[in-house]
Amino acid sequence: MTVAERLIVASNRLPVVLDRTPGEGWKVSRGSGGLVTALEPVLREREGTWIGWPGVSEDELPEVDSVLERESGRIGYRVRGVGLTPREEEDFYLGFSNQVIWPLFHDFQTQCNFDPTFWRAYREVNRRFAKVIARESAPNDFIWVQDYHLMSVAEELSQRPSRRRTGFFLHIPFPPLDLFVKLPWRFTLLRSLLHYDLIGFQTARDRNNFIHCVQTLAPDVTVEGEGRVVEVRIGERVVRVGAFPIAIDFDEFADSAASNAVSERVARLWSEFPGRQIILGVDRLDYSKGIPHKLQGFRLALERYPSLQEKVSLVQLVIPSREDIPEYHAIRTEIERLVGRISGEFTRPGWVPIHYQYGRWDREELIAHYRAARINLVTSLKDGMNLVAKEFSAASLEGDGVLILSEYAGATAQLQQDAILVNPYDVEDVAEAIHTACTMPEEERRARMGRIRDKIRKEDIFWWVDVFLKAARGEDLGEWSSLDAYQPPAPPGFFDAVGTASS
Ligand code: GDG
Repeated sequence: MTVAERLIVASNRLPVVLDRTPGEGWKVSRGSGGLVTALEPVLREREGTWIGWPGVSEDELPEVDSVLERESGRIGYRVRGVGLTPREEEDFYLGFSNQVIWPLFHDFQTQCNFDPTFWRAYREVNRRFAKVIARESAPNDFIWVQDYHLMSVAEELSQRPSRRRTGFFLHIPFPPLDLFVKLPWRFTLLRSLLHYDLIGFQTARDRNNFIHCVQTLAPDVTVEGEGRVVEVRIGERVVRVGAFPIAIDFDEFADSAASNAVSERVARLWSEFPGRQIILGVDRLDYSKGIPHKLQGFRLALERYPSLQEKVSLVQLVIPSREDIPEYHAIRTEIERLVGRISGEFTRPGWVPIHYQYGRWDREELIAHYRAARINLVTSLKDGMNLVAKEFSAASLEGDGVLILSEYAGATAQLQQDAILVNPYDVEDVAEAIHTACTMPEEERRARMGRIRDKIRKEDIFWWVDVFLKAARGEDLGEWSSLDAYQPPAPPGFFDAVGTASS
């Protein structure tokens, strides 16, 4: 891509959120998050466009288009909407995306609802995205599609008269072959993905799973090369496939953590937990995050090590998510039952073992909790990356925080040397990790956190956008640590098996 070529980003949701206030018309608020922060400067520089669902129905779209047009002028790049009918929101978003792909790709095959209506809606919505992308782009533009909602967009685009160059990044894991083959539309979906020119995964685990699926299910395809980006050949076409671990805006988190407003909140939190270590959990409500496993591990740690009682508190934030899906409702009930049980068993006058909140914090409150906490406990049963682990480390300004990280989080590929790793299915392992983290000497804590922070400072979200776009141009990507040759203290091949292999 030369500088003159424009960048078009497509994602399920737009980086602007629209709300209709009765009597006042549409109110626009800006989305936040690392991806938006990192892509915005590139979109401005490349006369870019972001295409996505603004959260409104198709009928409202003409009205909303003029609001988006005005917003585009203000933010310096174009935003364009794709409308969904309420039925499509059900079948494409809650249905295929979140009751087929999400559970299957996170190894929860039994949670899948393989309803053919969902698949048809998925194809239809992907076709509509392709139509809007084709209308809003020129043949030289580079189209960067984000995430599992839009895996068929490149195929839909390829059926239109002029070709576009496309890249795709999957934010969630890609499953191993024996799970992927459970999908009734496995051949079609895999072939759809192969219409992209570049496919990016979070880790080598996911990329290798994808390659294995391709080699088995599409035998006319050949795979060449090794290293971080390999080439898949289908006739004359070449698809580049790589692992690009997503990152955060490190400086923004570190600077916010140092701000006066956050420092005041940190001081308040420390005074609310006098002489106690805060163990922090921040997870979206989701069965993939292993929240019940975390609670069970914490319970066992308190039982096995009574010296921890009254000395540590688990602050667990659960962010509401996908509440219209019954499994999400069930997991919330399970979490709240466990919190009640553990509180009933251990609470003493002046000490509450778990501070549980179901809701959202504003950004300052979130960053204040990151900075105030001694330990961040991440027990995902499977996770594409887990940005919370990186955000906690960036905000850990005292430099003595400890990260307990699930072996099954994508972030483990980069941080395995310095985090305490746990198998969340092993309740004793989680309890031991909590005890180790609570009693770790300060010098060791500082050394580990220092190395984690160096790594995520260097490989931040701007670096991530840059390497993905370089890979799209076929350029050399230089060295980076997430694919270094470190071997953890485990039997040879162990990390290949659990999927967080570093090479
Ligand atoms: C998917 C993949 C992958 C959380 N609570 C609040 C809040 N947050 C923000 C955090 C963080 C984000 O939500 C959560 O990101 P995660 O990466 O932990 O998890 P998912 O939402 O499941 O994200 C994941 C990611 O995509 C990116 O590729 O890492 O594996 O599943 O950024 O800061 N933000 C605010 N208040 C809260 O209460 N403001």
